[in-house]
Amino acid sequence: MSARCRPDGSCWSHEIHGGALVCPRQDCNGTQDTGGFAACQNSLTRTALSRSIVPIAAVERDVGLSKDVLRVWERRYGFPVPARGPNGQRLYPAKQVERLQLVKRLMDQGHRPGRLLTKSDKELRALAAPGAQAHAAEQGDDSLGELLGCITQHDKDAFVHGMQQRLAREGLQRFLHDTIAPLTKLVGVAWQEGRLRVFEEHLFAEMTERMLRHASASIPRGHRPRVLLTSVPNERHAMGLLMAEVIFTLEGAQCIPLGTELPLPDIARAVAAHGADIVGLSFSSAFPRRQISGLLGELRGILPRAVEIWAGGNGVRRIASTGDVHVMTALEDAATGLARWRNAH
Ligand code: B12
Repeated sequence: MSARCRPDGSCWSHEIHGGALVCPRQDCNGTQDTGGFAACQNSLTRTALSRSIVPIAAVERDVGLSKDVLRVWERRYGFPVPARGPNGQRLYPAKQVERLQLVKRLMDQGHRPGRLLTKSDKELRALAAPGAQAHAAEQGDDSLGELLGCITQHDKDAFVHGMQQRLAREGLQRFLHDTIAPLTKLVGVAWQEGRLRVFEEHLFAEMTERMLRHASASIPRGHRPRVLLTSVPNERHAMGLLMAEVIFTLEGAQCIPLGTELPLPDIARAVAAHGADIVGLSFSSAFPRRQISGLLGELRGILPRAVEIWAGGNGVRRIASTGDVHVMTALEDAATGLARWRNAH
């Protein structure tokens, strides 16, 4: 037998075309001496055939990719390429199933399917090799995959340890920009694509928030301006606020963190009670955009003129700053805003 053929006569590289098993590799001999494509096809036994073709339900069960995902990939990326059984059912050759398994493993480590599916089998195997993740991390490509992998493998301690290492290496400010911000995006995408379950996303959010709170508490308290941080009712995303709090505190401002979902009249009461100079609000992209301007206008109406409103987060991306509200869609805007405020006061 040649190296490409299994002892039972089936070929490692056979594929299914039009329901019949044929080998697409022109260089495959099937057996050592007899040459050609047909030799390989002829050498397939009934047993090999039944072992090499896998129905979609079995792929779903064994690989862990849903039928919907398999069908979408077929349409979108041209892989997998199943044959059709007599009733039109999808049948996957073993070699494609092996590739799907590799892709799934790499996805669990945080790689994106769109990128993986353009790679050759050899490239995929190299990516999955021990140490490849660490190398990728150093290269900055898919660098956060390992951390996401800790979440999907339910290894909380490894996640915390990995995050702490990055914090120590990068310092707090870079850690926000280079780790938390992109990792949050990666988590959002993984969740959207169904690769991350709700409880896994919660674990990520909870652990990351704890780290941010801890880091923030270790920064010496600033003085002015006093920035009250919160979100409006129905906006439960807290990470943008925590990130902003760290930046404001590092820049010497004093933060009054009030968590999420504070009713507007309570924001006004808190401003008076704390003598706040600025109200910092965060809107995630999940918040209905058409409500934002109205809410900001309403808040403006009940706050003293001297108190500025700074609205940040992906949700205000397409909203323009006005004399009444300063829109901040990037963390860098916080430092610029503080410099402006200090110049003016
Ligand atoms: C963790 C998370 C959750 C957690 C939140 C837990 C918590 N305690 O925060 C939970 C599970 C509760 C959750 C719930 C939901 N979520 Co969610 N969530 C996320 C995730 C992964 C991170 C959220 C986050 O904190 N982002 C906010 C920050 C970090 O990012 P940002 O808005 O771009 O802000 C940046 C800057 O603008 C700046 N910034 C932010 N705020 C401020 C404020 C100031 C003053 C300044 C100066 C700067 C600043 O800091 C950031 C730096 O990069 C995101 C993914 C993502 N890409 O964000 C999804 C995401 C936001 N969620 C999403 C959705 C759909 C939901 C739900 C509707 C799901 C559901 N069906 O229940 C609910 C809505 C809940 C609600 N009513 O608010 C979608 C929104 C999709 C869309 N419409 O665009 C996202 C994008 C995921 C996705 N890809 O689909 N979510």
